[in-house]
Amino acid sequence: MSKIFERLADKIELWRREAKDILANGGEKVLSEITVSQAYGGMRGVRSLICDTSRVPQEQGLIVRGKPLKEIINISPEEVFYLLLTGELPDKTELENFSENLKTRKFVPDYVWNVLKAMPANSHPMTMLSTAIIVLQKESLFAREYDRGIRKEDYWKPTLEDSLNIVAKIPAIAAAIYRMSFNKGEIIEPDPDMDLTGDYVHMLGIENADKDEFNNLMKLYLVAHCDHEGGNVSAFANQTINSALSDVYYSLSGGFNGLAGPLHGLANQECLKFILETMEKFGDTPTKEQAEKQVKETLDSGKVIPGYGHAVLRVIDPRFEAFFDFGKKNFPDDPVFKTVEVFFNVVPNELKKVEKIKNPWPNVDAVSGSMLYHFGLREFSYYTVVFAVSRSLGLTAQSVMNRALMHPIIRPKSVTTQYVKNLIS
Ligand code: CMX
Repeated sequence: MSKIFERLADKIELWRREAKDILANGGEKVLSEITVSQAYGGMRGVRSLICDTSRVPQEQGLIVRGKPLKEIINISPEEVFYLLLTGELPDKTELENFSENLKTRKFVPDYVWNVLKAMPANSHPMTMLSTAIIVLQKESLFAREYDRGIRKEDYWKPTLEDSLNIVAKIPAIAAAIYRMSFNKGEIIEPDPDMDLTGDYVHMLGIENADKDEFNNLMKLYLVAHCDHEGGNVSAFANQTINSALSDVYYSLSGGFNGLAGPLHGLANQECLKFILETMEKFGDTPTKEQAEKQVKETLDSGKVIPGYGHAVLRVIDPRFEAFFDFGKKNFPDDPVFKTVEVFFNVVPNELKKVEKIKNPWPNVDAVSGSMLYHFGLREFSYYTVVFAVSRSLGLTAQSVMNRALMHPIIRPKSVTTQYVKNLIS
């Protein structure tokens, strides 16, 4: 058994005891009461899920296993994945062992490429990613072990195997989708010696990008998007599907389908489109007045300002701050980044004037696309795929946790409109 399995086996014993004690001593305590408005309003604020991989307090933003994002922005995706899985950062030996373990799993079977190549050339890159993951489902160890009658206490083990396999392979899949979708030439094979970030950058094969700086950006990107607690669309979808004991291939692919929505992960694509359209309209980086005009026109036409607002956050997203600082430090004069900055100085004031908007501040998507754009990754329909590569860390870790804690199938109760009418009459 490799080290990560031993480490988790110890932890899981403790976590199970803890959950048992909680239920024995406080099972009847009330976490949330649900109003009619909440039922009609996307269950906003209803506390009804357990997720230990990360939390998002509305005044702080992302905290991964107790560590605020700003404390971990310099670690690697491998370290953050280990943290998500175990609740602790690895020491040097553990990290080496974990990284080597992932390196042995990175090669992708040819049938995945054949399926992707057979798809229509104008398929959205997120459709290709979701398809690639679901096609790989035949590799699921969980599905195989379940058929063999594995004990419930051990479900987490093949779930972890599946998760490690997916996380190790996803950079190669995502890079191949980039090269296929945008006619970038042959797929570049993974390098068995490279880490997740380096290999992803290598396999994307973007010419003229400063490799070291792009590597630093990608490392930050993959860490900053890794997880965002359990209630967002992709996490909730992933968790619900996985709770039916559909394996991680099924659940992650389903979660990605949610991430592909314009109100969720696709917002980074929408946001860059908004920025580039503004730049085209005004000939260059807009002035403050021009940006204000653009924001007002967008709001008047009934559209949202992409990259602003959040279902949970009520402050500037710390992920936005991390990328914004990166841009300020490394390419403050990049015209696209400067446009992001102009909007940052304008949008919150405009959104504050709209009473119904609860959070006028930027979320991560307001800036993340401009980072990729700077390094020559300019096909913005691809941006959600990079987000998904990172989010695979959190979503698979959440699935491992759910099987570790033996959470049951998710099955809330719905009511009819008539039920509500009777209630309020
Ligand atoms: N521009 C214009 N209107 C906005 C807005 C924005 N950026 N943010 C919120 N609103 C509107 C909502 O559309 C809603 O209007 P209706 O009542 O007419 O439907 C109203 O303000 C209230 O919304 P809210 O309670 O403040 O926010 P929600 O929790 O309903 O929605 C979100 C959150 C993210 C979907 C919304 O802010 C939005 O659409 N933002 C733009 C898209 C975006 O950036 N998405 C990325 C989210 C990041 C992530 O997935 O992690």
